[in-house]
Amino acid sequence: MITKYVYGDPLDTGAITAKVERAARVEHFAVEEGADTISFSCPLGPEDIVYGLGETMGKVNKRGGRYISFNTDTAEHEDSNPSLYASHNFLIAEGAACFGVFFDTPARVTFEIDWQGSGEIRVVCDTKDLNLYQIENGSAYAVCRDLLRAVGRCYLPPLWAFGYGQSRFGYMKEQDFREVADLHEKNGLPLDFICMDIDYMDQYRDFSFDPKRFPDIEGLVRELKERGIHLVPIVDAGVKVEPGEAVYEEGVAKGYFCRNKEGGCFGAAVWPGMTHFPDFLNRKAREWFGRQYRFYTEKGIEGFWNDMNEPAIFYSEYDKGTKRLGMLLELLGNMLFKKGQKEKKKQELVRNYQSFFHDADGRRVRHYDVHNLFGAMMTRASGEGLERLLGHRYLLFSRSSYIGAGRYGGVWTGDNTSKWEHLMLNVRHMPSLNMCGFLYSGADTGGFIGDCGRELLLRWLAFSVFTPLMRNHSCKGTKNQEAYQFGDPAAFRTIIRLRYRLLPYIYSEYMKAALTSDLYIKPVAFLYPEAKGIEDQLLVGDSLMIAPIVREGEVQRQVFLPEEMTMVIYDGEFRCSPCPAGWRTVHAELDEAVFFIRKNKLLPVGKVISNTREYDVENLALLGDGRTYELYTDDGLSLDCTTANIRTLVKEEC
Ligand code: MIG
Repeated sequence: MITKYVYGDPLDTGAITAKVERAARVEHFAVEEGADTISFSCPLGPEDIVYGLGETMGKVNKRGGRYISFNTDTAEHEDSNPSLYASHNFLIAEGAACFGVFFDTPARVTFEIDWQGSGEIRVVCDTKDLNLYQIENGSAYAVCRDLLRAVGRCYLPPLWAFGYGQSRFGYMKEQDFREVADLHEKNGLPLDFICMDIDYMDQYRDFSFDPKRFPDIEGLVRELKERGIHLVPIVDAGVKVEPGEAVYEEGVAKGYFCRNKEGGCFGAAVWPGMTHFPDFLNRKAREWFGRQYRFYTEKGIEGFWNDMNEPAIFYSEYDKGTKRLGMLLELLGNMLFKKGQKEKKKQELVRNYQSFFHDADGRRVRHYDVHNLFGAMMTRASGEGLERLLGHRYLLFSRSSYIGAGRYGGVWTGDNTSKWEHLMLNVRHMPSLNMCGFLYSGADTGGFIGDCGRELLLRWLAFSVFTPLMRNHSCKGTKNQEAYQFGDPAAFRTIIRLRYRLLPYIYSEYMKAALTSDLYIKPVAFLYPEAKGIEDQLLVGDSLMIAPIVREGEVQRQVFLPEEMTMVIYDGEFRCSPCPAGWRTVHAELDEAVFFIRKNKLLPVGKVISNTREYDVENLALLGDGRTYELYTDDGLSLDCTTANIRTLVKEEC
C-alpha cells in the first residue's frame, strides 16, 4: 500500500505515475521543519536492515553510511564520497517494522543511516517542498515491488542491447571501429555493439560526425549492421555555442536553453568549450532535443549513451579568468593539494548551479533546487524522442539519473577504476539499482580508469554475464582492454559466449520483470530470509543464484546455499551437479564460471552464437530439476511487449 504526504508546493518530478492517495500523517518518522529544510528521523533496531538508495557508495545494507543526493561527476568511487552521479531517494527498512519511503524532491537530500552508531535513520531535505511517498508491506521485496508499480513500466531495450558491447574513450576514426569488429570476429568473441565516445564528434559537438575521420558514417553503420553489430554514439548534455549551427541557433531562438541570472542563455564550458544546457525540465525543450536524435536515426543508428548530464561543468561564464589553461593548472593543483582544491571546486560548482534557471513548464526554478532531476529529464527527452523517431525499441543508458528515469532508459555507473573493490561495488550496485526501478544497468566492465589485468577482466566479465548491460569500457591512455588484448583469448571466448548461451534466460527474465514490476537482480535474502546479510551472492531472475569470485588470486570461494540447488560449472559445457544446502566451497578457474539453479527451477540455454542476429529459441536445453519454464519471446524490437508473449516450456523426463 502506497500513500503520499505533501509538504509545500512540490514540483512534479514525474517519478511516480500511479494515482496515489494522500496520507493523513507521516508514519514511522518524527518530522522537524527548519527554515529551509525538512528533517525526518526514525529509530532503528540493532538488527534492522536498510536497503535502497540505488547508485550510492557503501554496501547493499546502507547502515553505517552517510549519503548525499547531489548528482556529481566524480571518479572517486570510495566510501568517503557521499555523492555519485544519481539520486535515488528511496529506502526500505526491514526489521520489527517493514516500510519504504521515497523522498521525492530534486533538491539536495542527506541520508544518515545509523551514521556513527546513531541507531537511527536521519534524512534532511534541503527544501520545504516535498512529496513523501510511504509504502507499507510485509517484506522489503514486497515494498520494492510496490514502488516499481507506482513508478510505472520499466524501460524495455531491444534484444541486441543484451548482447556484449565494446567501448573505449579513444576510438578515433572509422577504421578503429572496423578493427574492433574484425578482431572480435577473428578471435571468436561474440559482439553486438560498439560504443562511440566523444571523439566521433566534430569539435565535440552533439549531432555531428567529424567529416575527416568519419567520411562515410552511413556506410560504416550499414556495413557493421550487416555483420550484426550496432554503433552506439555518446551524446553529451551541453550544446556547443556555435553561431551558424542549426541546433544551437534554434535552441537560442526558441528559448530552449537554461537561462543565466541576466536572462540570457547560461554558458558552461564542457568538452566542446562553451555550451548551453537544454532546459530538460521544459516539455517543449525536451521534445525539441528528442527530435534532434533524427540526425542519428536517419543514419541507421538505434542506440545511445547520455553523458555529462549531472550536468558536469568544467567552468562557467561566471568563473572569471578560468579558461582551459586554468583548468589544467587546477587539475595539477588537484593532484598536489588534493583536499583544499576539491573543496574549492565543489563550492564553485554549487555557485554555478545556483546561477542558472529553468522554465519548468511555466514555473521559473533555480537549477540548484532541481539539480538532481536534470539527467533524468535528459533521458526522458531522448527516450521519448527515440520512440517517436524509430517506432520501435532503442538502446539508451545514462550516467545521471533520478527515480522514474528507469522508464525511459538504463544507467551505467560512471567512471570506476580497474580494481577489485570496484568489481565488488558493481555487485552491490545491481540489487540497489533494481530496487529503484533501474533494471537495465551495468558498470564499465574491467574498470574505466587505470590498467586492467587479465585476471580482473575475466572475473569482471564472469559477473557482467548476468547484468543486463554488459559493456567493456575504458579510458583514453589506459592499457587496451578489449577481450583480445591479453594473449590467448580462449578464456574470454568461453565467458563471453556463456552470456550468449544464457540469453534466452537473461532476456526472458528481464522482460518478465519489467512487465510485471519485478526486480531482475535482487539480494538472496529477498527470497531466503536465512541469507540475511549476504551481499556477495545475488538472485538473478527467478531461477538463478550467482556467487561471483571478486578477489584477486582466488580460484575458490565460500557460498551459502539456503536450500539444495544445482551447481553449474561452465567451461564451454554446462556441468551440473547437485549441491546440498549450507556453506559450500566452490571452485572456478579463470576460464570457468560457476552459478546455481534454484530447486524446482529451470534454466533454458541456447547454442553458441556470434551475436543476437543468430538468436534462436527453438532449440533450447533445459537445465535444472524444475518441470516448466516460462519463456518470454518476441521479435526483440517491436513495442508490443506483453505477458502474452510468454510460453511455457516443459522439461521432458529423461
Ligand atoms: O569527462 O566521454 O563517464 O564513460 O568515456 C569525461 C569521455 C567524459 C565520462 C564518461 C566516460 C566517457 C568520458 N566521459
